Amino acid sequence: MSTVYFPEVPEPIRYEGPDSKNPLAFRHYNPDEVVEGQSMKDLFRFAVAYWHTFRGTGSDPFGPGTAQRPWEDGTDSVEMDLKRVDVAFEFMQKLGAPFYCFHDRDVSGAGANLKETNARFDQVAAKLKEKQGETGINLLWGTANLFSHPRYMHGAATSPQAGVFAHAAAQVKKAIEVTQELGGENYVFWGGREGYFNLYNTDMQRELDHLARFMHMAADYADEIGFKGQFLFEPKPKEPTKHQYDFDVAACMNFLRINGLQDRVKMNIEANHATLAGHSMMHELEYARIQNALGSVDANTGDALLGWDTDQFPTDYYLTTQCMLVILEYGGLAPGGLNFDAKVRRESFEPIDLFHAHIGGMDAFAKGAKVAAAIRKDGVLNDFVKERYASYDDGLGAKIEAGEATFADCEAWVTEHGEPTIASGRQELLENIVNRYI
Ligand code: XLS
Ligand code: NI
Ligand code: NI
Repeated sequence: MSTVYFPEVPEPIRYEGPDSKNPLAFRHYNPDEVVEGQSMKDLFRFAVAYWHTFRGTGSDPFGPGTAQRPWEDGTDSVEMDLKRVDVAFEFMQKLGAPFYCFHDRDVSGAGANLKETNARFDQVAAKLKEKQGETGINLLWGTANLFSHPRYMHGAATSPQAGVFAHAAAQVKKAIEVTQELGGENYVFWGGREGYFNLYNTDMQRELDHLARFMHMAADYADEIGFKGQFLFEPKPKEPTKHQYDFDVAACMNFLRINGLQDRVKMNIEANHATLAGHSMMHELEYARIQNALGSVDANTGDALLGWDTDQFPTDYYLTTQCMLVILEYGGLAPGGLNFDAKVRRESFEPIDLFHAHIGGMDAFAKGAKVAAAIRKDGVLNDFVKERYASYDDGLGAKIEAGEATFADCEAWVTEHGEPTIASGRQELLENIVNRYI
């Protein structure tokens, strides 16, 4: 393994167990350890987000980047794109992440026109493919950046200008091709600027129709070239626009259903987006799970005191336990995975901070998985829930569920039985029980 860009991490990160005080070791993530029949490696399918980890500069609206990245030469060149691929793979190999994710423009910059841009992308993709072969690290998903370039200021597929739609389509066409070439297992649509600031200037119906057309065209193109990856739709309620069309899982599922896309597209659910929508991450995951639409996870967290997408690394055991309760119930995420769509703080500007951040996130999910598996093994929550709904298992309840009961039957039941017996919800007890496992 080459040590060129991260000399402060001479060895791959290893599992040393919960008592380790080594900041460059895993305390819970043990790739070969089995949880509910799957190795942790296969259960989590951890991915590194190319944009935050290798393109993030630490800039914020009040100041420029702070990140020290000694390998960056400051040029927007294919040489720098290619060198950065080496940096990325050294990092991911040392971390032991089996996957990565990218937007087209994270890995390769733009040229003077579409043709030049795509040629540069091809050059970088060839190098990515070579490094994937060398290291065994694979592409979890690819996507296209349809929000940074000024032409996308009004949106991409939902721009009022058809030429912008065309540009976006051409970009996604290429991004799907490269994702296929690299064996990517999924392709993500996140809204970017697909939304609006003011309805005075917006034809919402047309914009939504255009977004649906765009996704159908992508699916058709995937069929045409034989791309077998799973399509994913990533909900986010706001930011950059005031109202994003992919607001939350419920809004996305509704959009997919009315547009006949529900069999083609699953959800890529991000924790910070869930909280921005006023939901818990567990709610969003569960809502997708019960509809068999849980595709993949963007693992991060927001800050309870800040109302924007801070994209912090997840370290909270309650959050990861709640995620893993749902993910284990779903049987894992494959072909999706857990992508750290998260960035180090502006104040954490050294390369080594990238390791601390990912190690912490991976450990938090491993710990959450162990806790969730123990809770599930003892059946404490499941048994309670089952019992809570037992009145629907036979008699009138079973008839209601089977669609065999009428209002008149209900009236007759009340006449015969009078007041029903109500049981306590025991929320506090259940929270205490979960604390026992944490
Ligand atoms: C932004 C999104 C973005 C998507 C990929 O908030 O999370 O990073 O995951 O375009
Ligand atoms: Ni995301
Ligand atoms: Ni996000």
